[in-house]
Amino acid sequence: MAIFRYPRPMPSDITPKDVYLSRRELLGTGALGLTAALAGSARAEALKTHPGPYSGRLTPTPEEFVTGYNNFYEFGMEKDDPVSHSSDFHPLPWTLEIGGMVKKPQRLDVGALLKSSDIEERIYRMRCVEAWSMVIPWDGIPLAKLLQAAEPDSAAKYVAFESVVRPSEMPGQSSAFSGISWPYVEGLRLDEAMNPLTLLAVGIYGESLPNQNGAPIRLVVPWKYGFKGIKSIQRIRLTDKQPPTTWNRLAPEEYGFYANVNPQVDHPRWSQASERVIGSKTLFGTKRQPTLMFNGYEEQVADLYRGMNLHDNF
Ligand SMILES: Nc1nc2c(c(=O)[nH]1)N[C@H]1C(S)=C(S)[C@@H](COP(=O)(O)O)O[C@H]1N2
Ligand SMILES: [Mo]
Repeated sequence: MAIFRYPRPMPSDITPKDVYLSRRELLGTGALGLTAALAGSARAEALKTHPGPYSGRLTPTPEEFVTGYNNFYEFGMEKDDPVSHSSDFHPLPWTLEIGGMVKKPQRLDVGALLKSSDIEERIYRMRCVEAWSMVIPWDGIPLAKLLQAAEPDSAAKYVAFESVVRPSEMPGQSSAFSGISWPYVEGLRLDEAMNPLTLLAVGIYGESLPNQNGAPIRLVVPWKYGFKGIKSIQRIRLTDKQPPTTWNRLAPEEYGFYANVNPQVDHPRWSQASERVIGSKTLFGTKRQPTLMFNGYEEQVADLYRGMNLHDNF
């Protein structure tokens, strides 16, 4: 997969935290001409967020790891490419379309959603299929809320998601060598999409999403591997057929449609029994911990998969 490489940025190219914070202070001065040039991908908007279920139980990973160690292939293949190569991406204004097999297709103004007081905080475990994990404090709204507003047809069984295509703003999309055919696409079964844990996130740490985390709106499905959490979503479509997904198309033996976190079902090339805890340090390096069934959300989601063979439906 990792076919192309960006020139690696100098450490000084990655905005240090104190510079980032002083930029945010500048934003507050209203010196727009100046701040537009300075802000780049670090521009963030404070959200009117309030604690939802699942806030407060876990200790979040330090913010610099959450915003500096990312997978977002539209901006390159390395973990520091998204933070280093996403400053030309200008997500707002943004319309999220919800259509397909629904009675009331929706066109959601995400800029307006960012200002609403419906936003709640959810602190979730995040487990990448590459066997690393974080704890991320998301701000967002349950996907079920938006789907209910669209009134799904009774024949709808799946939800298909599509990311944005903007090669002029996303260097990974203008490279011919990524091997991915854009847009990045993902899908859920309708009952998975309606589960109360499933979130459309518009922020982290109480502020609007940085570009590298999927601005302005992305999916969070905490009991599934991270790649299901599609970023910068432009379209959601209800359908009666299982939709194609980017990683399944690339390597169907390695990445299934379900992609439920499961320590007993190994990836063909590595064990899924444990995970590296990003942002943790011990004398011997990064801490490892055992991976939990459904990433620790077994109680909330096991019923969705009763009677299913989870080895076959990986
Ligand atoms: N559009 C898009 N969405 C994406 C990806 C991507 O490359 N493109 N990477 C996925 C993967 S593999 C992971 S682990 C998570 C990472 O989210 P984070 O960088 O906010 O932690 O985003 C997922 N969503
Ligand atoms: Mo991932």
